[in-house]
Amino acid sequence: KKATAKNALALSKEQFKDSIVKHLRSTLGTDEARANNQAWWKATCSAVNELVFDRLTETSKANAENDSRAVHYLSLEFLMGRLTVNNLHNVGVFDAARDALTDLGKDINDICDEEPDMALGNGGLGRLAACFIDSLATLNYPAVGYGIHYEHGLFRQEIQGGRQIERPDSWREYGNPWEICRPESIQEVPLYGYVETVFGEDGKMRKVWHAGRQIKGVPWDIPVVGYEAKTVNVLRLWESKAADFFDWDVFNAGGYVDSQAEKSQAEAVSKVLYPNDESEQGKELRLIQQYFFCACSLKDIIRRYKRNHTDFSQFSKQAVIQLNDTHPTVAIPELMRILIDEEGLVWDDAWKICSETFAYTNHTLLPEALEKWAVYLFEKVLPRHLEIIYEINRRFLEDEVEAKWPGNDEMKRHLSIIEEGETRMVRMAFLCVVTCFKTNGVAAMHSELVKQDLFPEFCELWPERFENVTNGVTPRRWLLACNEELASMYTDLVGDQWPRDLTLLSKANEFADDAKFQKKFMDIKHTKKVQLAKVIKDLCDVEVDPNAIFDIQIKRLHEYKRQHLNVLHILALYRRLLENPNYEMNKRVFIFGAKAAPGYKLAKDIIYAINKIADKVNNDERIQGKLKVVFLPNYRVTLAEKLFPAADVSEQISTAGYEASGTGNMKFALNGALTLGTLDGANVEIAEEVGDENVFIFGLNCDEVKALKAAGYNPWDYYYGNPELKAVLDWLETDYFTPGAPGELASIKQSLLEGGDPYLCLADFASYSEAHIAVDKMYSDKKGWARKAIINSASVGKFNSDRSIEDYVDRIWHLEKVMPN
Ligand code: 26Q
Repeated sequence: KKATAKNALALSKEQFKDSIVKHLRSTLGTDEARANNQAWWKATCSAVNELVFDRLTETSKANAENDSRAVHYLSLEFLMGRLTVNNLHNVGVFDAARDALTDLGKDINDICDEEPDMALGNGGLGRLAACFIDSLATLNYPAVGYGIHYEHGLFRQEIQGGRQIERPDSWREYGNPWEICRPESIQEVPLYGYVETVFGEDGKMRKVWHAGRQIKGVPWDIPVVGYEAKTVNVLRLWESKAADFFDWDVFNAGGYVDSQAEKSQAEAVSKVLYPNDESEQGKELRLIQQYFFCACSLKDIIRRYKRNHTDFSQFSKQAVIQLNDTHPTVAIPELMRILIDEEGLVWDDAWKICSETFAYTNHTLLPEALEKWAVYLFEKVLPRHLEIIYEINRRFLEDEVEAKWPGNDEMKRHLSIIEEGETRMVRMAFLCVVTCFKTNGVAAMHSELVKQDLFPEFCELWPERFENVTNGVTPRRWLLACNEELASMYTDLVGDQWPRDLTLLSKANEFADDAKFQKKFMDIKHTKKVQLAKVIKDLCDVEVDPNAIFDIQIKRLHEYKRQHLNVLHILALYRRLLENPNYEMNKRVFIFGAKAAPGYKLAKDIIYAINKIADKVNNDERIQGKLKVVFLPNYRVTLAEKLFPAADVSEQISTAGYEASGTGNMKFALNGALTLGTLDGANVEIAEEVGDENVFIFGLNCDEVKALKAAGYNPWDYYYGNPELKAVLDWLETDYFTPGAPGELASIKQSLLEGGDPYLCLADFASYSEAHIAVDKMYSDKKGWARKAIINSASVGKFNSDRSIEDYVDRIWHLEKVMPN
């Protein structure tokens, strides 16, 4: 039985055909003869939406009638990718739609290729939010995702002359069939201005914030369809607009242009996603984005709560608010402000509600990624919120810190939410930990580091507040939809329930040594490699051999992720091949996909280096095609879906202690790639699940990294101590890869030597290089490799995002399932 057969009743092929044709005519104003693929795609979406919108309404009715407790997932990022194929699978009509389109003379893949990626996120954190809302709907939990309706998502990357160029992404330029505008739920958001202290007739003091500006938040709802579930939740994204009132005085005074400027300033708030992952810039517009969507979302949550309640005594019972990193932290002082200034609660009651409502997920230990905002910016944009933060801090230091460490001013300074210095700063992560009832890390090892290294004193104060919830990925997108071939092999083996319960795949472990099973599994891998080879040819004009080892590193470009360590090793291999034409190795294709933050100079230099090295290596006849290097431009969710299924080797090579979890590592393993990685983030747990003998672990572990740094790490020792390493580093200074322009790649060498090699690439080089030799040896043993690939794929059921969500529900959210009619 096919995974989709059960709900086929919902819409047969014939009904689907009728519906598509009807929508071509009555929704799109065209017909079968004249429609282009774009119209066919939209008509297909409209046909699906007849089912989706019904369930959306039923879900919200069921939640209202039950007055259900719900989680509100606040995130600046939701990296959704395309929705059509997933919605078809989740509604259970994929086969019907494919067959209907075939009958109508259309290929479903061509039609679905019309959809632009919804790239409202940078990377891991945004994609995690997307997997989580998929799982929440699948598991029938009441949940709303709240974010920003960016006009432009993450920039489109072009490569010109080997260098990254950023182009605006316009994902909804020609309309998005999945979103519904909800003007009935518009919110107004105040900004700037000053705070007045007012004494009422009762002698009580009140604070009144006189805002200097108002902007309007317009909600757009994206339905989130549960897999073969009746639940359709919403992702509510806020778009900023100029407030309704029109300043006629300004207009009449000849200020028409000024009033237009005001309008563009308001619209600027949701104009573009900030493209910096893991780095703080302190830009005023970013703070306004954060406040804008938090204020809209809280008003929305409170409006819904008030439909069934007359006071706030039940608020924290009905609503839990999860902060996806510190980016939405300003929701904390905003809820305090609403409760005290607008609803008239006293501080202690408001504080109790806040500290029972908010929970915080930490995604990073990198010091430069820990958000801090200048006090003067807060004072200017959100003057009342700054007062509230001061009061939270005063009570925290005078009550809690004083009680635990009496008279210890050094400790107070150390733990203060306000960092003193030339520019006083608000430490957002401290504000979260002080307020939230739970703080969690995203992998076991990361959560330990959160306690030990990031918040040791807070952990002494409140050990019960710290949790781990290991990340996961949705098997619907990352196996069922992106790897049809492997998905149907698993359905034949274990039945159709594995997309919910991914641990069912462990049955395949019994066949890991079965020759027929191995052949089938590796034939599928080969098919996916052939498909990817075609994509590579189209995008890069490079021919790659599907029989080669496909070795893939796809993730944001960052020094801690060490794409440059990968590059150093590629250079070493290339050098070995040049020095010894008989150097024994399997053919290898190194594939990269990565965007660099536009202002991150070294990251962009690394992209340039990869492209220049690729040019040279791919056209060097001396090495007989044994080595190929490919940089795929514009890495995004849709490309990722073609890459994970085609990988033999998954590069997870961060400096131990720096990658909080990683989630690509899980998608690779699920699709049968072997991890080549450090003991970092979720790699540790992947190795635990699949067995040490089925992964290639190399390099310093987290404690060794700390010890080496403490002892005084000197990259020059490794440079002079390893002739091959010295040779490849020196190579970067020549014009070998940049003919006529020596020094163009020198910044990489420089960062690794004079720059002190902060991420210990040179320290791990030898071990990495040996691990690659082990990979090569192992690949020569076809049966041995097939066995390991199968075991990897069959053993990562733990990393289903449904399991992550059940962990959040048990440890933090405490939700009940609600079944709509
Ligand atoms: C901060 C301030 C200003 C502008 C941008 C930012 C910003 C934006 C995005 C800071 C960080 C991010 C994204 C971080 C991220 O993706 N972290 C990753 O989260 C994954 C999900 O938990 C983990 O698997 C990865 O290990 C972690 O790097």
